[in-house]
Amino acid sequence: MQLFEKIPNNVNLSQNKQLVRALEKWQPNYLKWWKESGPDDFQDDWIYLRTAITVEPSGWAQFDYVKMPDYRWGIFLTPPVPNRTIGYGDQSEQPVWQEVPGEHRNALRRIIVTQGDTEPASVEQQRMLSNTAPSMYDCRNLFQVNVEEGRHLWAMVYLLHCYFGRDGREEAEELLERRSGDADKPRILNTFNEPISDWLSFFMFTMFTDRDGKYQLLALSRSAFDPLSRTTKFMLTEEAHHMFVGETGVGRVVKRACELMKADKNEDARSQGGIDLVTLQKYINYWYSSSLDLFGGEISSNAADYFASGLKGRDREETYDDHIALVGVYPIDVMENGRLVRREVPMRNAMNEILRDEYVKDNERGLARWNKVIQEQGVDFELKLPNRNFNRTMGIYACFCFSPDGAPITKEQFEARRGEWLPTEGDRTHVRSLMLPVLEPGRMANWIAPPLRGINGQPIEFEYLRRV
Ligand code: BYC
Ligand code: FE
Ligand code: FE
Repeated sequence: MQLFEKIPNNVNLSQNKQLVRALEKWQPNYLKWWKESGPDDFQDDWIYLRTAITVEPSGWAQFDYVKMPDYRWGIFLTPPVPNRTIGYGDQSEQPVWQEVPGEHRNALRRIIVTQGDTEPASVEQQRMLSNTAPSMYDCRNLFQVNVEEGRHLWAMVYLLHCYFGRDGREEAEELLERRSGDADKPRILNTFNEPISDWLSFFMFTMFTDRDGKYQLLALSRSAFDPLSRTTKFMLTEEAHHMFVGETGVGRVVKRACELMKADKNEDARSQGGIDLVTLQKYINYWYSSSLDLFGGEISSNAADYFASGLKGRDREETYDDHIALVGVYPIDVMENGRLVRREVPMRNAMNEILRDEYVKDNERGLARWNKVIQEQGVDFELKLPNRNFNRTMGIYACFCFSPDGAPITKEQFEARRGEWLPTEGDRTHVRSLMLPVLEPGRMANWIAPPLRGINGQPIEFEYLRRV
């Protein structure tokens, strides 16, 4: 079989000789990368996975048993919107671009490479988790997320190969050469170099970091570069499941924590072999603050340029009255003489922060659902998102220290309370000690409640993995 027959696509691959040639060279290296850096175990086993075959609702979620290295990573764009125009910035109302304009070539390539880099990075971060899955159901979800992040890499490589010539092909190779956490060749963004060595971190990552993905993709789906817009739109359909895995995963740990608290005479979920709510709060603080960094600086001339030139838009642009954003200002709290002072920033320079606002609101909805679980269990405890200035390493808050409720504090004060706010070595050791594989169909590890339902209408006790 020819390569292009094996790659599900709606980009007319068989007609595009140049793209086929580039992919033929890249694909064996991709598979080599997958086998080396993808899931540490289960590579030869049958996994109940969904594969996108077409972009139509009937075809984008085909469920079947697949061996992961044989997964059919495809290339999909949502159908074009006829006569689509750029909806914002300096070229508002102009037709969108089907090719890369010379003056935006470097910036676009950089955005696509940054996006592409996170996808394999997350697979690398998660590669050891298959050894300690809390259930067959969860292990299958991990693999679903992993193969789809692999497909998201394909999506960006398609753009590089198709629209960026030789340097695009070089970037595509380099996407397979960087490694999460590697001292010499790390991944581009910090969060994607943090180890994910336990399942609680995995659920936090898919809740908070994949959600950054959602918002970055929403911004890119507004791009004037139409192939990027259509590619990212289709990626968003898959992204929903990743966040579902995170939100329901943490929700199930929350539920189990409450059950174990109630079963213990000292209300101590830990001594019952669970993860206590205080530890959960610290993991939330850690992963949420790290993911906030991914939106870039609060005041950013890069973001202003991207908006002006139409490379990257606002989520829900149609809800704004002013699509040019040259006159407005945006309030941002900045540190001056040890205090937070509200300052007005030119609207375009605040685009990263405007996107971050949407992200914060989205997470608040998730937190409310977790707190509802706690309430239903009759436990008196509330999980909270820390203030967005807490524990940041990027942007205008990075050089300062804040408490989780957002008050400026000294470095000494922060260090004195670090262990109350962020996971300690002891917390991590406890969480890791619970990570023992449970793989009989339908059974769950003690520290996590079962899901409400199975995948694709299957029962929870369905055999989601079949070992050879
Ligand atoms: N780490 O103007 P600034 C996903 C750099 S997740 C390291 O503040 P700008 C996924 C920045 O490059 C979504 N460096 O921000 C999730 C700049 O460098 P230069 C991934 C950083 O430029 C889970 C400088 O700092 N997609 O899909 O607006 C699993 C000042 O930059 C960081 C994207 O990110 C950082 N956190 O950058 C799988 C979309 N933040 O110019 C997948 C593409 C900033 O001084 N990326 N810097 O050398 C972008 O649109 C933008 O580059 C950023 C913000 C959102 C990263
Ligand atoms: Fe992704
Ligand atoms: Fe994702």
